[in-house]
Amino acid sequence: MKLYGSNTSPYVRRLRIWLSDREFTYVNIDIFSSEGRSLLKKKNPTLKIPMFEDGDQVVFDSNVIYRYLEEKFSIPHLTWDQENQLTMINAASDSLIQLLLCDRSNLDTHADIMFFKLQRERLQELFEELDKQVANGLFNNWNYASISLYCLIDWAEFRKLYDLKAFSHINSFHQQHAARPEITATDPRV
Ligand SMILES: N[C@@H](CCC(=O)N[C@@H](CS)C(=O)NCC(=O)O)C(=O)O
Repeated sequence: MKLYGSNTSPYVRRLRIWLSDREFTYVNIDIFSSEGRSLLKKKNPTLKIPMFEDGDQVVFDSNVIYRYLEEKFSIPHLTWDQENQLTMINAASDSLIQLLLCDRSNLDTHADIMFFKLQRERLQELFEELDKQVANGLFNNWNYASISLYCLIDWAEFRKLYDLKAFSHINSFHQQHAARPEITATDPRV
């Protein structure tokens, strides 16, 4: 089993953490280098990471990779509520990635422009709801959804993309898990 990704991607990190007690090869690629892009183009027309290879089978997209792993290891499916948690975490991650890419394209992401306003409105709603769910104990178990939430929060903080200070339950959740060995081993800062 081979997981292709980059050390900074929150989508890749959740799979690295989830797979941490299994045997797999992690291939760290720079998706913006010419080598990275040609590897991606050879294997994955979406040109996104993560991607996964198991023998001859290549699988794109973290959600589908997780589904593949559920089947491979005969793990019970996520519940519908966990699927919704994952959808919220993905939506926040996607909005933050769009803002990061716009920022790197020298666009003013605080400008009064529909696209940026929609991302910020969505992020506010999502972090409020996620904060509430953490407070209500819905992320108490360390599973794929809570791993994914951790990776989102830690990535937003690492990239300084969104001020999460107001979300006290999210912050406690972040602190509570920060010392886990699989978390420190995949820290994008090192
Ligand atoms: N839905 C995808 C999203 C993956 C994604 O957005 N990956 C980012 C890195 S964190 C990427 O490859 N971005 C490259 C680009 O947008 O060109 C998944 O869950 O795997």
